[in-house]
Amino acid sequence: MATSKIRVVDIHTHMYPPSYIKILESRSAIPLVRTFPQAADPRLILLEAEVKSLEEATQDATAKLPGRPLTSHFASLAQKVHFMDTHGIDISVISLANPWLDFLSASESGKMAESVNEEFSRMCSEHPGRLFFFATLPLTAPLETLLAAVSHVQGLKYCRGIILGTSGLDKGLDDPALLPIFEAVAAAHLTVFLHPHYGLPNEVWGPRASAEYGHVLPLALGFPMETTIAVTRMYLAGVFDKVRDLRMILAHSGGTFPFLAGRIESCVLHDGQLVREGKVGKGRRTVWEVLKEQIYLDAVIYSEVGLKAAIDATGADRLMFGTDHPFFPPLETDEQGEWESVSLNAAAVTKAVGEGSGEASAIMGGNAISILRLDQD
Ligand code: 5CU
Repeated sequence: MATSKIRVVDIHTHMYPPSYIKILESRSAIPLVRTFPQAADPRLILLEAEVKSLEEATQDATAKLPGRPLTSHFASLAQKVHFMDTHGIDISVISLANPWLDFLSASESGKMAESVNEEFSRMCSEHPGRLFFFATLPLTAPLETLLAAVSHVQGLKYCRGIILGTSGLDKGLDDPALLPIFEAVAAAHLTVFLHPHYGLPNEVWGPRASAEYGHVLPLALGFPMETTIAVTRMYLAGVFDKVRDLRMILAHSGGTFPFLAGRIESCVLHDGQLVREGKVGKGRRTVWEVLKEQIYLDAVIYSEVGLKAAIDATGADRLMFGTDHPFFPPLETDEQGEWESVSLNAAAVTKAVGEGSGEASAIMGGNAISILRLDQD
């Protein structure tokens, strides 16, 4: 019997189109792109945790370079396709990387969202069937502009959802003012891809972090905690009940949300205020129910231990493979070859559910194809 090759889909893969890089090059506060005489590639400086090293490198040419090298992997479509071919990825659902349009003024963000989303749409049309995208919303713009942006991207052929940070309209994702946006996104059958950027306050990392610990604390811990907090706030505010058709993919296998779901649930059950206010009574949907009904997770967790927790919490039919390209390139081998960060995520899938299993095939691509309708033009 002929065995059909599994189709591999990468749902967590970013780009900064050239027009966006131009904006970053013109900026003097993060996010920004800056060249340093001692480095061949410009540096991309994104995170609050990188501000101190940016200041040091600006004053001292011997100081360590801030941020990460801005290589062609960040902006070149040809490079994205080369990366896909190198790693056997059939389809990618590309998205603008953090911090999206969060730093633009109310008057700038609407136009920029339109042009970035058109640019993603055009890139996808150059590789029909291989590329789809999550669009970007102009969250600093007035509600009317935001709703118009949802309608605009709903009409773009290759758009399958929205990439969303955790700041919302500046008050987080439990802000009631955001409900019309969630409702519009859900009504448009667009899936939200929730992605962190802001992490935790720098003080949490202590005085040694910037000089000694590289990016490990903000990326390994800050990002996942940010996602966990954002989605827990949404749960506590009843957003998932108010917008029952809302579907959300949580980046990095949900941060720590699947692992902590039992504890969140228990804290709800034992909270005197919530009980007194009647929020814990009959009809309440548990964290576990919301996880299985409205939440999907990517499989970007680099180990079968975290991946098994994610699968236990949501089911293997709700997990989707991702790479986080162009972040986490190999440091000691050729960037044009295979990336260890990708093999770690692929190996986690086979170790968690078994090589060649139906579940592996679903996580590597089948789930994304059906959830994000990637078989349809
Ligand atoms: O390395 C990093 O800073 C990042 C980032 O900013 N965004 C992301 O998606 N992954 C890694």
